[in-house]
Amino acid sequence: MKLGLGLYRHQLDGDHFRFAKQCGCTHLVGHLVDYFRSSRSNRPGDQPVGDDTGWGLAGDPDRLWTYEKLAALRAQINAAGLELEAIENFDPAHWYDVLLDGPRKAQQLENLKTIVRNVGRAGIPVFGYNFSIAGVAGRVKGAFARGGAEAVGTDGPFDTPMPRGMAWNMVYDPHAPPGPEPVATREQLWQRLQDFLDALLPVAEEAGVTLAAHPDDPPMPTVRGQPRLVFQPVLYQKLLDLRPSPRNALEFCVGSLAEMTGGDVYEATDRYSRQGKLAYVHLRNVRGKVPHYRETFIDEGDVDVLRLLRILKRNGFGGVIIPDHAPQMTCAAPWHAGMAYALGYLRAALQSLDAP
Ligand SMILES: [Mn+2]
Repeated sequence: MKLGLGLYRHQLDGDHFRFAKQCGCTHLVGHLVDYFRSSRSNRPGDQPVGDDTGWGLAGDPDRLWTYEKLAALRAQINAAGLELEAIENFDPAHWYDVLLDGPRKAQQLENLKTIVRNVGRAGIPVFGYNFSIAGVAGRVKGAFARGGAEAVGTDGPFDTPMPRGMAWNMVYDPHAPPGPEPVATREQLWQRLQDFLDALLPVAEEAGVTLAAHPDDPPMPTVRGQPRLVFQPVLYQKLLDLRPSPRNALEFCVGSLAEMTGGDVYEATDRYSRQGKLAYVHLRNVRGKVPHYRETFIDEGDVDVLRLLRILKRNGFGGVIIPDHAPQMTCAAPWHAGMAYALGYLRAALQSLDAP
C-alpha cells in the first residue's frame, strides 16, 4: 500500500509537494475545483463546509482542464519526487446538467469525455468523482475531536430545498430564477448515473483512466430533499454491477462508509477490496453515524484503523491511501499539523504491517 496526500487547488505548489514528501508520501491526489471561490463562509485553511449557499461559485463552464495544464501539474509533482495518482472531482460548472438532467447534458457529457481524455494523455491513472445532486452539504464544524480540535460532523438531516442555479453544493448560475430545483426521484438519479457511465466508460477504457466513485458524504438518504446514490455500503455493489468494467471502480471512503446506518465498514472493506475494485482509499476516523456523527483524529473514532488496514493487506490492495480529512490542530499551521499527524500514524501502521 502506498501513502498519499490530497491537496486542494490552492495547495498545488512546491511547498505542499515538499510537505507531502517530508511526511513520507509517495503519491498525491489533486483537486482542480476551487471550492473556496467567492465563498461567503469557507476558509481555504481547512476542508470546505459552507452554509446554505454552498461552498461558493463554480468555475468557468467554457474552460475545460487542458492536457497542457494537467501535464504541467504532473511534471511539477514528479520533479518533487512524487507521483500524481488521481484528479479528484469534476467542476460543477462542467457537469451540472449531467447531475440535474438539464438541457445542456449532451454538451456537458462531451466536456467530461474531453477532460478524461486529457487526464489519460497526461498519464494520470485515476479520476475520482462524486455523483451527487446536493453534494457535500449539511455539515457543521465544531470542537469535536480530542482536545477540542476543530472537525466537522452533522447535527441532523439537512433538507432545506436546493435553489435553482446550484448543484453539487456550488453555485453554477448566480442569476438563476428564484425557487427550488425540482426534486429528482431515486430512480431518475440512478438513470442519470447510468447515462454518465454509458458515455464515459468507453472513453475511460480507451484513455487508460479509472473512474472512481466516492460514496455520499454525508451518507443520508436525502440531502436538501434530493435523493442520494450510495448512502449504504451495499449500494456500492449496485454501482459496480450497473456497468461492469475494469475502469468502473471506487474512491473508497472509509469515513463515509462508517457513517452509514446499515452494513459494517470491515465487511464492506473486505467485500470491495476482494473484488479488486478500490481505485484509492480515503482513510479517516469518525464517531457515530448519520444523522449525528463527528469526524475525529485517526486513532480515536469508532473505526479500528489497524484492523481495516489488515483487511486491505490480506486482500492484496496495493493502491494509494490518503487521510481524506483531519481535525485542525491548535498551532500556527492547523491543517499541516492535522495531516502530518494522520500521515505519521498511517506510515507507522503500514510499516508495521509490512514488517516480517
Ligand atoms: Mn472521502
